[in-house]
Amino acid sequence: MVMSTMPQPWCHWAFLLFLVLLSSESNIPCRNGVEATQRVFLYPQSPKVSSIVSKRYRTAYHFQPLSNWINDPNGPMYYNGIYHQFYQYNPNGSIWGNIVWGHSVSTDLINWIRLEPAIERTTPSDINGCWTGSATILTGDQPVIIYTGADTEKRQVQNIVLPKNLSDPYLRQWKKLKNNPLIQPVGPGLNSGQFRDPTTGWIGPDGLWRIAVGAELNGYSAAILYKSKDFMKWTRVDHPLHSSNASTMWECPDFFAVLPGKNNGLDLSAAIPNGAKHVLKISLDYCDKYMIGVYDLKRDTFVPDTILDDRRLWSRIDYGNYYASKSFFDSKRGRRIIWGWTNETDSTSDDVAKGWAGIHAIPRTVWLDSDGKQLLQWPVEEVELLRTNAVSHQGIELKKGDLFEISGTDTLQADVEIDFELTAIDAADPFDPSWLLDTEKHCREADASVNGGLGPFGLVVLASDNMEEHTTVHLRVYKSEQKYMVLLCSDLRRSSLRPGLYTPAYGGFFEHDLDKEKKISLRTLIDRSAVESFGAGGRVCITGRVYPVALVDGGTHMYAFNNGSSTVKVSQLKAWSMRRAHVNVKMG
Ligand code: DQQ
Repeated sequence: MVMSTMPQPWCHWAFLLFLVLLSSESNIPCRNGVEATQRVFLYPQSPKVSSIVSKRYRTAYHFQPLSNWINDPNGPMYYNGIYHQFYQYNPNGSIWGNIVWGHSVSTDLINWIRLEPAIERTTPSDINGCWTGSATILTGDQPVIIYTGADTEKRQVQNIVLPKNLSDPYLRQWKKLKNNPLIQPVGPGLNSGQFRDPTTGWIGPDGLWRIAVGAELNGYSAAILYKSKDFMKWTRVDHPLHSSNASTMWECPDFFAVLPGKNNGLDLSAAIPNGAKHVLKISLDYCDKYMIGVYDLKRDTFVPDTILDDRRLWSRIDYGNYYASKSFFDSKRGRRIIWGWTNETDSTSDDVAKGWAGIHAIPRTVWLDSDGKQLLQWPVEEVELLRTNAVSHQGIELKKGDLFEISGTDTLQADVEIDFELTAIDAADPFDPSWLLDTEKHCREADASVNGGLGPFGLVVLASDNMEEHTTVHLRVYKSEQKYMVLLCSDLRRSSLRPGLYTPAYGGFFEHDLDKEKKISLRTLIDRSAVESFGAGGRVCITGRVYPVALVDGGTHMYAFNNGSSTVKVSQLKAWSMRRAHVNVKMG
């Protein structure tokens, strides 16, 4: 459908959008009276405003337990035809505390059966919490888990559990070994209260197992390396796998190998092919960052290709609400999958009232771009089984100020893929490298209402009838000396009229070779209160949580838009409604 055939509402909505967008925070002269009046009128006086605890905010196809709190994904693995997902879980409520390992199983990573918790707080070495850890499948097909326990003195120690009965296909029960804790927080420079989250084990060239544990070491952050012959007796290596004085503690380290340009995954304990790179993922500052480099087998250390002293410049797995991710090698499909935790961004009292808090982002296949610099991530293809009611458009021209309503799908549960064809890449504005230090600031300043040479263009999702509530996911192209830098923003500042929510404008930059292909894709998964976006085939990912009043009280809309001076062409737009998945249903 081309623009000239568009019905009237096109222009009407474009006009309304700009009235609303122009009143956004970056345009201070326009905001005062209008915004204040609308806010006062709509919240909290309006009798129509429903409670934040509405069940309608609960996601329909993201992983979460039936009730209560969850945080980090733990010990994901594929074993004997079954995917296992464990998770930090509070069995007694919807705020963090009393942490045990919840356990669910699946055959497709999307539909899950919930089981009894796998690891509970029963021994002196985990009585104050069964915290994050990883699963390893040992030689002879033996799964084991090493996890952090908070002991009687609240020191962090590393414990092991094994399945009680390997012939149980679901591995429902796990036994703690008498020799726990296997690893104590002892040794020079170690802070016993900052020593946790062991990685999956891998075998080195000497045939010994290794794991790395996140720690604060002499006031710096480190992934401390341990070696073992039998996975039971561990010796600390005299140097960490990697450390940095740019931060003080790394949580949830994850270490894996990738092959540039190949989306098949690698098992770190198998022979690693020539040309492979290694990735160290760490969690800090409420975000998951990664470094690409090589694993120096002789020195047994990870050496990043680039060392950046300013940690604000470290690459991120996701530039939104995504933390404590963990990856595993899926031997069924030969891919590496990464999972992360996405917290609520309402208030603690909202979470208590809702009775649940926390989801896991859709599992993503993760691999390395052919340039060897950038991880790529894409939702596992199994999520596509939930697609229904396909809508498709080609050749839509979006001029400056145009808004195209995507109708015919469920706007609360949707999967949208758009290819934007750039008609004039020379129109890109110059790039300023200082923006990299604070991309959220840049997304606030250059929001969807700020016209640029090439962009903003993208999606408006979960928009109320009158656009007072909306979330924009948009791209902007800048020209740096030799290359193009693309910014993906997910601006939640207008996502809800409710007060007391955390509504940032998330943003991440990536390099893109636009001379070769003058196209940028955007995919967004909308699942009620979750909006998960993938720019340029997964070069940059942003996950956000939103709680629009319109989601509870009425309907929402979804649009493609352009507010850049140069026209962009939507060469392909596909959208689907997403069916509800069976997430943590009771075993039949
Ligand atoms: N969550 C766990 C810790 C980990 C933190 C506790 C990261 O093991 O460091 O629930 O979110």
